[in-house]
Amino acid sequence: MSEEWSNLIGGKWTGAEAGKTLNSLNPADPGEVVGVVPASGKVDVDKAVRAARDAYEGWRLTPAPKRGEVLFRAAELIKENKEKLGRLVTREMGKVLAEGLGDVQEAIDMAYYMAGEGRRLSGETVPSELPFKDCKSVRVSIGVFALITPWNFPTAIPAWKIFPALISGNTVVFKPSRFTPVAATRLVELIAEAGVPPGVLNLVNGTGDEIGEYLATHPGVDGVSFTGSTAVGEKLARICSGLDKEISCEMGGKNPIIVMDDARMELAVEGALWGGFGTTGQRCTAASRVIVHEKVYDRFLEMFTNAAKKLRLGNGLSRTTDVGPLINDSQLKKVLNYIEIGKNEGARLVTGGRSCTDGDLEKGYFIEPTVFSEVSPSMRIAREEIFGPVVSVIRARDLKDAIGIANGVEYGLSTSIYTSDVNNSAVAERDLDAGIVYINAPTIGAEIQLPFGGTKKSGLGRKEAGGRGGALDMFTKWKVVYRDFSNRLQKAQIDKD
Ligand code: UN1
Repeated sequence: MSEEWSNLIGGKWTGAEAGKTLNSLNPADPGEVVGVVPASGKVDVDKAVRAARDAYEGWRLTPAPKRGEVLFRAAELIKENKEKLGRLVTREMGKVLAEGLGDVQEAIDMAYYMAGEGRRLSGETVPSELPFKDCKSVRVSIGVFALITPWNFPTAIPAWKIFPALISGNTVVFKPSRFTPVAATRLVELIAEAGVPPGVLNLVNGTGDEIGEYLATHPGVDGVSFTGSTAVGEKLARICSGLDKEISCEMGGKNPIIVMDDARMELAVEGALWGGFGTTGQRCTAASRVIVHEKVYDRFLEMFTNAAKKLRLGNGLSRTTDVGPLINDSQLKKVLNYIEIGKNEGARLVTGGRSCTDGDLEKGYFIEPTVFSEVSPSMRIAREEIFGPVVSVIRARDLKDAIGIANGVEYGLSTSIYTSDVNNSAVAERDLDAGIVYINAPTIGAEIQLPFGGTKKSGLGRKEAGGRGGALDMFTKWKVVYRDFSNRLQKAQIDKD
């Protein structure tokens, strides 16, 4: 018997009104049902939105430091449960255990960070041009938020959205991916246990097709925060902006690592391996392009290929595994299709390229770490997001050429350069058109205390996570307050003394 999980609506754990369910499967062995969750329909969404609306006034008026105390307790509870939750992430999503634990750690970091924001949430006070008058700007909550998250970070990405939404005084209807609902539900259980009042955080499990757009466009929803594919994000943004809803989307990437001729080669290889094949390439920040200076191209390619061949595929729970499975059959097919596209476009397949059929791997959605060389920037495998363990190695003449290639795609999330020359690093930092630039580190591994998000088709609207320009801007709006205590009518711009 696999475990049954529920939705959370108005503080009550409940199934879908229609009684339908979805199975969540282990991608390393899809015969294993990780858990069964409600397959919610529109009525469940209606109820969750109503509950969030009803709870809004009380939560908005709860002092932010008090909201922060709840978040702090949530951080402590998630921390106490880190090991178990991390294993659950690995079983349900497939990433190796160290990464499953890292996923949960990112959620913990975000909870502590946003708990602290409860005592900041600061605005500005500035002098008035008139006597006996003061002026300030304050952050205010927006209302009911729909949070829609993907499967690749089953706890971290929900935490990126839930905690800043709550600390800002909004209430939430959260719809996690239908492929990782159990880890998300467990996360919500822990947050609820921390003392979030009924209706403030609601969870509806279900498929995007059935309830995703319905939730985002619901008249009772004031704002939407979405992470997922560019196609879905752009569609939601178009519809929601027509409905006057706040919307922010984190979407795809085609993230490059530039390797200069003065790079420390072992370090660059190690970085490209982690950036390209970590999380089986299923990060929006994954390094799917390595752009190498022509002087070191052959050497890099040989070292990188040899290292990629040594990576061990397997179940993420096994200690010997370096690379886990893809999330599901349709991702497996998509990645294999891109490998065919690459071959047909004339790129050279240097290693990998096949799904795995040896022993236990046959059961899961495994594809060998794949490297293409002789990739030209115009090929589809160099421009389109694959979201799998496929890295294109591209030749560049010099730094300018490399930056041109790096910027020459529709995406701009994360970028990286390996170089020992401080001037090269400064030029890359200045000229790479992306939300994130790494120097001598791969494209993955953003920390939560700075904004996260990209340019061009990688992001729409506000950014995620912390720091100036981060998620508080997504989940609050500015209000300006002028207070006149002169007891007479004063006219700005007109009164002379
Ligand atoms: C994502 O892939 O959608 O920077 C998020 C990183 C992680 C977050 C990735 N901290 O790779």
